[in-house]
Amino acid sequence: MHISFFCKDDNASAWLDDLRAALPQAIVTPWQPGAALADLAVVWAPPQHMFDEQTKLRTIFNVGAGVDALMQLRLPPQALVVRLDDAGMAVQMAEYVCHAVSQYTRGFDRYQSAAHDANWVRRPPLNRAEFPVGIMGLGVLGQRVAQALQHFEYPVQGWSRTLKAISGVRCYAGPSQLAEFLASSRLLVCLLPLTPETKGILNLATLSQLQPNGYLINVARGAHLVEADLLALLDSGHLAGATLDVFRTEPLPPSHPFWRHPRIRVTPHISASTLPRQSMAQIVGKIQALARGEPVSAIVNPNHGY
Ligand code: OXD
Repeated sequence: MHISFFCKDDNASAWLDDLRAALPQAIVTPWQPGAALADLAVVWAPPQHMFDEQTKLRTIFNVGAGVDALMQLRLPPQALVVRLDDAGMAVQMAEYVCHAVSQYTRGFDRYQSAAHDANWVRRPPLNRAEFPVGIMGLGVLGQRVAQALQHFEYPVQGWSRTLKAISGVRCYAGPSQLAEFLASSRLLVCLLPLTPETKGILNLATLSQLQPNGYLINVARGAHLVEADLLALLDSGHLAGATLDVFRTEPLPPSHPFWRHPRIRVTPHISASTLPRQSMAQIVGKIQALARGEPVSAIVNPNHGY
């Protein structure tokens, strides 16, 4: 078995060492132009050039949950694409979203500015019914977020391409149920895969259907959001705040208005970081399962783009 490895990450050499240690019978080589043909590839943010040359790949493992960048490339037509599922990301995502939600619902952002002025002001207790949370995207991460929010007894609903059944979560599906889903959400969490259908889905028309004084939490991809529309809705007061972890351009340029907007919280794409050990262990487990002829989870459907 020959594995070609390309990961655009500072720690990539440690990942390569893990892969070699776990699969001593395999030849694992970092990809470079002109490299020998491999059967499998393990990649994050690879160049097109790699797939122009690596024409014999049977399986491509993406070291990340989102495959949008990979799906822009021309891949060998026979290659199965497998993305990470969970690998330690779901718990991080649940924690991030619950933190962002409670910042708004419990008013921690306001306590912080009050504390700055040594101002002891107690806010009335939270009425959770006033903060229904809508989750767009009910994959592994979305479901874990829904579960975490349910523990804190928020009303939770979800929207996905096809209808899901999740205990305690009101589920909506497809374009025909989007308006109803939005109108019954005050906080909107975006966890959708980025595809041609979902690009720009967070826009003036959709976000203005959220309940008044709504909040956006985008932890999926920057291209889901029409940035000017978010600014307009914050300025008009329909939206009260936004927590953004992902951006159309990353790193977010220093001059970007989101940095200094008083009602936008920016984090640098850290809501759910790829954990090298867990990720490599998952990929190794799947390589071994496929070699035994067993099925693996998180195979990308090229027609859906995720
Ligand atoms: C991912 C990411 O897709 O880190 O895994 O955004």
